[in-house]
Amino acid sequence: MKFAAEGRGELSAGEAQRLYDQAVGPRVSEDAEAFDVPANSFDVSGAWCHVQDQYGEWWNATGTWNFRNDYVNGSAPRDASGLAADVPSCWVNDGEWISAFDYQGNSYGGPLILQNAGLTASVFAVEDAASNFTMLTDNGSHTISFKRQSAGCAGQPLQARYYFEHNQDGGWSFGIGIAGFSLSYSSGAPPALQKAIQVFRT
Ligand SMILES: [Ca+2]
Ligand SMILES: [Ca+2]
Repeated sequence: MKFAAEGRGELSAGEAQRLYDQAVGPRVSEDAEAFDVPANSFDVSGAWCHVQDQYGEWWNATGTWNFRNDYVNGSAPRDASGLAADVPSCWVNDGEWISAFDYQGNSYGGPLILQNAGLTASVFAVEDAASNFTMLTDNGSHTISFKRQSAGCAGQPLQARYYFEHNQDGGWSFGIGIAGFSLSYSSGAPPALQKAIQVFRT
C-alpha cells in the first residue's frame, strides 16, 4: 500500500508511519492513560412495561443506563449492555432492541451490535465514543419483548435484571443470566465498572 504525502511523493506504509511518528512525537503508553472508572460515572435502572392490543399481549423488560452529563470518556473496547429475564412458559421472546443518545437527546448513529445471548437474555456491544466534549452514548435503553403464546401463568411473575459495563481496554466475551453478567477481557483486568440493579419483576 502506498500513501501520498504532500511534497514527498509516494511513500511506503512504513515510511508514512515513520513520518507520522516524527510529526506527532512519542505516543503516550497505555499504562499512562489507564485510570479507574469513577463509581458515580453512570447509573442503571430497569422496569417491566405491559402492552396489550388487538394483536396480542406483551411484557417488555427495559433496562436503561445514564452517564453523568459531564463524564466524557468513550474508548475501546465497546461497552456492554446486558439484560437477562426469567419468564413463565406462557411467554416467548418477541424481539430485542436498543437505542442510545447524547445528553442533549441526539440519537446515536454508531454501532450498537447485538451479541448472541439466547432467548431470555440480550447483550449489545455499545461503541462508546466521545466527540466535541460530548459522550455520544450518554444514555440509552435496552429492551426484550415477551409475547403471550398461551393462556395461563396467572400469578407467575416475569423477572429481569439489567447490567451495564463501561470499560477502557481490551476485547471481551461474556456470560449472562439473572444471577450475573461476567465479561472476560483479552487484556486481563482493564479499568471497568459494571452496575446492575436488583431483579425487577411484574
Ligand atoms: Ca446523562
Ligand atoms: Ca468502552
